[in-house]
Amino acid sequence: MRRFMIMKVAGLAGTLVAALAGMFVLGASSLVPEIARADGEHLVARAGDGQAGFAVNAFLPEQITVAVGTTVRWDFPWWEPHTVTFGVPQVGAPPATASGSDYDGTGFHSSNLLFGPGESYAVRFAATGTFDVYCIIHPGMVGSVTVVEEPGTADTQESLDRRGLEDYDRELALLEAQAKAWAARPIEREVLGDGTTRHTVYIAGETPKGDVQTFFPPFIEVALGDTVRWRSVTVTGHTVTFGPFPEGIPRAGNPAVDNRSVPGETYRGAGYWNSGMMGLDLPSGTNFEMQFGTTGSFYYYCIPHVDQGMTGAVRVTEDGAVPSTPIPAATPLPPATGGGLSEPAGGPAWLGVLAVVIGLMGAGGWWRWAVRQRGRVTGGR
Ligand SMILES: [Cu+2]
Repeated sequence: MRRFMIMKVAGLAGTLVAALAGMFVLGASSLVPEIARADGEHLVARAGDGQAGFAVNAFLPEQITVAVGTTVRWDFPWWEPHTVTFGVPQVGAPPATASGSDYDGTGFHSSNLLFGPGESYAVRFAATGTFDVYCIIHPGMVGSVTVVEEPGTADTQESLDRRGLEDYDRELALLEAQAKAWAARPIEREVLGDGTTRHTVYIAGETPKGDVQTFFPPFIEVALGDTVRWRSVTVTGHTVTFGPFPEGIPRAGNPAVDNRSVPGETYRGAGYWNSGMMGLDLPSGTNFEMQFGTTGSFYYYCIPHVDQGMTGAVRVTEDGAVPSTPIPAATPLPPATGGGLSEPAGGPAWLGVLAVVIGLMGAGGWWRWAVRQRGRVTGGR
């Protein structure tokens, strides 16, 4: 089911995309008069969140109790896309429901697929009961809203914030523990028949409610002629991509995602080299190798997750020795990241790498991509 996310990003899921496109088109037709939600409590929760290198795909908090007539607004503070959905999708193209509409516990009621940050979706709960809420593309992202008659037992904004933080911290800690364990592993190195070395970089770390979006290690030193092998052990799809950021949202038939480098060819510091969407049971498989035929520092990124900090670098020297010059540890501050990337200078080395990658992509190239991505989704297809 996590695959749906991958399929969406890779554009392989015609059915889902068509359904979502239908949601976008039909979404505007079911507006509820302002007066219908003029009264009643208004509360704010989050649909997912994250920080550089980590996406928490959970409703924050997962359980909410409100009095009948309350409007709950879910904010989308992170880059990972989600939906806020009640009920079972109908056959055909289910319409998205206008933000702020009444939900009485029956039928299909859903937001569009929203790419944060800066998006939100509100639902006014018009009837009592306990209603399951889920995200269409993240199978572990489930929760419930209990609607009660008496306001006395309902959540306050304060209790929502507190439990939302607890839920986030718990999920983030699980991801951070995995990342820490992977970061502590020595780099796997294997001497090949011709005397060069193959170094393995892992793509790893996921939970039912989140993803680690980091290469392990994010920065690797190799000698001229060596090979780097990226190996994914995750269900979630990622790419290893060198060169300019591909135009447009990745989709089926887009060579930006489908093309791989030619096996046996040696990378000489130029051109577009891409693994395709890697992962367990994904078409591009779990391994991707590149041999490095020139010295220098070469930066790469994951196409769907670069905006969540998934970048890396390979430094190639004559003898593979670690140069005295450290990798720059600048503080990248891309626009509207919700503070997730604003770690202080001296933080993880890949933050510096990210800054360089952003530089390589040109003035805000990745940002334009993100905006375009959002435009394509909300603008209909
Ligand atoms: Cu990725």
